[in-house]
Amino acid sequence: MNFLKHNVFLLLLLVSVSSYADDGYRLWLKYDRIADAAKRETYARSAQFIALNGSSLILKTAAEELQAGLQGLLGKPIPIIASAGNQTGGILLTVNKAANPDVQRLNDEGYQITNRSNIAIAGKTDAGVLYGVFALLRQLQTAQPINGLSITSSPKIQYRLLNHWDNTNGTIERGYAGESLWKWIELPETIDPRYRDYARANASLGINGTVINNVNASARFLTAEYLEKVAALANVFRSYGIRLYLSVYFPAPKTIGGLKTADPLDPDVKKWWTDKVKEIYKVIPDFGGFLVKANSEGEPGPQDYGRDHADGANMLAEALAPYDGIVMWRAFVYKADPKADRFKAAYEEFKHLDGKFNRKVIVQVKNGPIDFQPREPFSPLFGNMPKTPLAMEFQITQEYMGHSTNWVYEAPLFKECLDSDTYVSRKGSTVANVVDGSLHNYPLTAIAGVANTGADRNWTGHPMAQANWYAFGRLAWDHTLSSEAIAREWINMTLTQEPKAVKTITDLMLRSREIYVNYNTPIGLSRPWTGAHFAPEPWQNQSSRPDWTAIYYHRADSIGLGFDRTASGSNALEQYRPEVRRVWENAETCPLPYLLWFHHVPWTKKLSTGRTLWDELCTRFYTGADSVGWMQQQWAQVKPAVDPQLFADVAGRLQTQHKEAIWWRDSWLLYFQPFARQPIPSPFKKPERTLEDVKRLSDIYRLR
Ligand code: BDP
Repeated sequence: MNFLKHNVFLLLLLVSVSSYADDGYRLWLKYDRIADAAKRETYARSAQFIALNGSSLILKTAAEELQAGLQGLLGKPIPIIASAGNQTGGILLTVNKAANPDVQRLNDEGYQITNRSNIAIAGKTDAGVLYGVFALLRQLQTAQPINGLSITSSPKIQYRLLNHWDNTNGTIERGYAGESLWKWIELPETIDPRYRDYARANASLGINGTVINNVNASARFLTAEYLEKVAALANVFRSYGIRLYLSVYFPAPKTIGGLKTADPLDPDVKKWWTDKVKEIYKVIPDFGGFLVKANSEGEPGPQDYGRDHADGANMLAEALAPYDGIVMWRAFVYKADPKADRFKAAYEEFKHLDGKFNRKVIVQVKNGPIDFQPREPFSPLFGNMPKTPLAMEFQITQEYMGHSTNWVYEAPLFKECLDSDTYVSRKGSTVANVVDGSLHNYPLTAIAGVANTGADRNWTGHPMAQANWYAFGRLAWDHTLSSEAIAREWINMTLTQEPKAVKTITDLMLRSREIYVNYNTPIGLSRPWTGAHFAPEPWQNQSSRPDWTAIYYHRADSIGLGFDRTASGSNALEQYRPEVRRVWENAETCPLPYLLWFHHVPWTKKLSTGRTLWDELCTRFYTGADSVGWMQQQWAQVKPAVDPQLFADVAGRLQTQHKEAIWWRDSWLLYFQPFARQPIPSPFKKPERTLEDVKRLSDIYRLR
């Protein structure tokens, strides 16, 4: 009976393990046993033990992660021992401060991996060793040779953070993968094991910080009750080298402190923040600092008291000064001025403050001047704040990129911005070189990604969106990696190693963003109008402010389409260096992908493709939507090589994506057509529905 019970249990376990195994929860850290026995044997010969030289929390994590990874990949337990002695064929984990000159050349979080008689993973700090462990595991997971291995790597950017837009009530602003990961009601007593898995995933990429709450912040996070909960999360993250940060509500001294003002120059306000920071560090000794959205989209800030952003940021930085914390002050600020061009706002708000910030302040700038569009030119602040460290803010969550039903691999978007040339001091002054500090010698460097994680079992809703979290982390560590290399790595670790399938999926990923742009916002259209940012509404002409309507952005009229930002229009282009401006301000030389960002182009104007603007738009919208059909066909081909559950999930989402692509195409074109007064050119078939039909469809998404 006992025997039977035991076997039934084992059977159940196996069944649950096999269904559990493929639900996406394990992300890129699968560690399934390597199928090729010879390869497994080769690896195993170099991984007979793990010698751990040291005992810090993070080193212990490093050893345990290595042990768990190897156990999975090699299918056998590997002991952790204190010292290798004369033994060979093992893996040594060492924090090596003085001895090794190669290690000396690393920066604080860098690592070196060599394979002579033992594999040695060394760093100047325990965090470096942890990152080295994940790098070695990555080698094995992607079936790379390890003989004679010699890798050194240091992160190019110091602060590599996720920004969560999570609220106290469990919702996530612009989150498309379920509720928040953080269970505030249960904390601090109940620690969901998922917090640790979250930390592991981040550490495996080198992410070393996380802002756990929404930039539209609640003051509640600064109460003693919530700080206790927040500290419980920080305790979990600490062993993975991840520091916790908070978004703060600027008027908190009023809301929860009982003061009459939140004026940053008021002595009582300063004292309130100084005391609050002290209280935070008491419960979170390695607290990272504050992220602030102020005087932006209705959030209060120092300007409410006649002060500027520097006054606000510096006051917080001074409160943090006794500790090792920083302030990340967001540049996403634009006033409700009906005559202004929102494009110019961040530059106008911040440029004149260059040099006025405390040395612990980083100004955090969205990649583009407006708002995380599927394609934007780089923000003109990059290169124009030489005395103020600027952090890059990317959005990983797909607010404008089809939420959880559109497959968009974002690495090409991130790279396009990072590789843009600002022409600040010489050719090759890229945005990446601004952000990594090399151009202006910034004392602090940072990059943030607005997270796409949620409580969905697979973390990101769309299974392919895991790749965007992955790509953000890998680029935060090393912005010179290529989109293709990152995609291959991720696919090999997460989906399949069957060479043809890897190639097909890589190709799909690399083309996915351009396909999306084609059916969503081609030739430099944008769509940051108000609402859920899901349904197409190019006709939207009413809102509480003009820059929250659609017509403000596309400016369609009987003559043409696009926002004139040249000298004859808003002249936003003056914010760029002459080398950039010259190319973009001339409609003949402006690259097509940016054309409507800067020019109001006649419908009949012939473009560099030989087609008129109207025909080019139609071509893009139609081929974009058709390309989703191509994506479906390509995906069908990889069926034998990927997990069936995952295959079906992605196939379903692609079907939805196809419908949505056609909806976007029809909406834009049916709306523009009365302005352009032209037929849909052959060989394209005109939409089967009317403008009223698509409007009705979009209205459904507004219903309560
Ligand atoms: C916009 C989002 C809004 C955010 C805001 C921000 O629509 O939900 O609060 O950005 O970044 O993209 O502060």
